[in-house]
Amino acid sequence: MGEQYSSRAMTVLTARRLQRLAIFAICCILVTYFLLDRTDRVPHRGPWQTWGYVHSSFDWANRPRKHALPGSAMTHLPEGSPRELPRIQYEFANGELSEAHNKTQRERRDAVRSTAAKSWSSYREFAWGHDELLPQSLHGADRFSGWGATLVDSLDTLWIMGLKREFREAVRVASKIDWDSTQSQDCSMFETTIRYLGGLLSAYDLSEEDVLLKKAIELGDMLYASFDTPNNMPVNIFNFEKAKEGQLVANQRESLATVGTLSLEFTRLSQVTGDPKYFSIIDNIKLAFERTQDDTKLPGMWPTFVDLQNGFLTPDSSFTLGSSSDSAYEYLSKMYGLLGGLDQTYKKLHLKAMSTVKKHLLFRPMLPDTYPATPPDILFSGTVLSNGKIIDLLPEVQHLGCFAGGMFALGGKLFHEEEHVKIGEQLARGCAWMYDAFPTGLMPEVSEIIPCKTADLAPCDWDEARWKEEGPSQEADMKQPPKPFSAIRDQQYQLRPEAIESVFILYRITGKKDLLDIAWRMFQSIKKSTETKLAHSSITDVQLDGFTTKIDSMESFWIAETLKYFYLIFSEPQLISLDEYVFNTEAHPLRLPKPTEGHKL
Ligand code: DMJ
Repeated sequence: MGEQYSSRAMTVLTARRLQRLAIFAICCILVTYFLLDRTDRVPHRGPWQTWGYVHSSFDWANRPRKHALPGSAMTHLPEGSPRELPRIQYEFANGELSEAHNKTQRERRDAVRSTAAKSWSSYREFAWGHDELLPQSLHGADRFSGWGATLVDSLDTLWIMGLKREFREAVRVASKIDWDSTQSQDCSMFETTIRYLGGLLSAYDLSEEDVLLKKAIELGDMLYASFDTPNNMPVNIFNFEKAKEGQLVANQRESLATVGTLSLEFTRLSQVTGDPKYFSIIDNIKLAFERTQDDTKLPGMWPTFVDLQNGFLTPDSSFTLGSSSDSAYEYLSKMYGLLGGLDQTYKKLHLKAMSTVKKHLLFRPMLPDTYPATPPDILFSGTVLSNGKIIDLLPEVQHLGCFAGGMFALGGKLFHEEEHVKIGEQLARGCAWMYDAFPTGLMPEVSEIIPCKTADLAPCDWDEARWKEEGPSQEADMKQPPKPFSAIRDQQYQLRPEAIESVFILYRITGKKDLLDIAWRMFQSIKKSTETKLAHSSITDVQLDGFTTKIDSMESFWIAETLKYFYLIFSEPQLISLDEYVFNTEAHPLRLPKPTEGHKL
């Protein structure tokens, strides 16, 4: 009896122990889940404290300003409710597309996502917290102050692609960035604005994580000091110590892009914080653009380099939509959109500039008679040299200038200029055509091509005599470029986004399905020539199919821009609709204010 009793007691005891053990194990799992691995929970939106936020060691917000602000008072965001802007996106009708078509796009989209996930995971493994992954040597490199350019630049891409776990892991690191801790003495105002500030603002707009806005404000306050110069014009090489002491002086020779590419980010920062100072300081630049637009050596455009030290002077002679100018033009119509159509100056600046571009920079290439059907209807934008009387067009095509198709088309929709939408399409298709023209299926960084000499950008016939005269010089040891190129100035492909950017925008605007196939061809060519074992790298020569040398470089815009545009073109058109977002020049979508809500404060 006693034995029986004690064996029952033992059984009860063992059961209790097991029960306690099970409870303990469950508690351990829950604690680990909630405290250690919160990155796994979807969705997470929490107050900034939960991210382990750390404020930067220097408080730029409280640095006293040395120089007086322009004008007598702060300029506020334009008053009134944002206007109902013209619809930008094509009306993609539900059910218009076959299931097979949709399946193909989903497969393409997933292939892009895998490529991004691969590049990201290698960055995470070998270069975590550094600016870039060196894709061949598998190390981290710091070219943008070492604050983690790829990490911040990729945040919104991770969010958009649904890589939420990766997103949260990155937010956790971003929330501790110390803008005052860097090996460099200075940073580039332009790059810091488009990659870091644009990246944080966009990720905030998408996820509404407060911590991202807090980091954006800290950074915005630092960059705001770049305008603390005697004439309130910004300095691109932002020296931290000089800035703290209010000793910065604007440059006599500054690239147009650096001064013209701050407006979207600074405006969005004012919109989301309600603090007008960021907007006020960039509005001053708009006034300088307006004041000088008709007085340059190519009225309507501004030269590639401007004198910011002596006000805003424009004595230079070179005009382009390419390197060092590009995004200054891109931001004009986009600012009109971000301000809800309430500032007509941006419309005026954009339309005047585009009219000059059309008249003097655009050209149609002379194409060989090798097309079975009609030759492609394509245009390019070159570089003009002007002394105010003689205007010379250099028919140079830069990959960087390939954003122009998207710019023309977007402005065309915004301002009811149908002809600009058409030009946008011709430019976008021009760059896509150039991808196809080289053995790798990729276009070079800079090339030259013989232009038609017809009026109104009309097509011309192939002229063999002209080709012999103006075509490539016959140097025996030089690889000759394919017809109709007269020179390849820079053979590299650097994982750049501009061509797919324009193809994406044109697809969203026109709904033309062949653009999807063009995009897919471009993606496959990029993948084929740039893929490394663990990531992707720039290549030295687009003319060498199969045996081009890889360069140990994968810039942060690969994930931030190139792969984002590829992902979006193969996604549902409602994902980041052009009617709801405007992209900064680093492909960071910023939310447009809705007519009903006023500026989002
Ligand atoms: C990016 O940093 C931005 O798109 C910039 O405007 C131009 N250059 C690179 C991409 O090529």
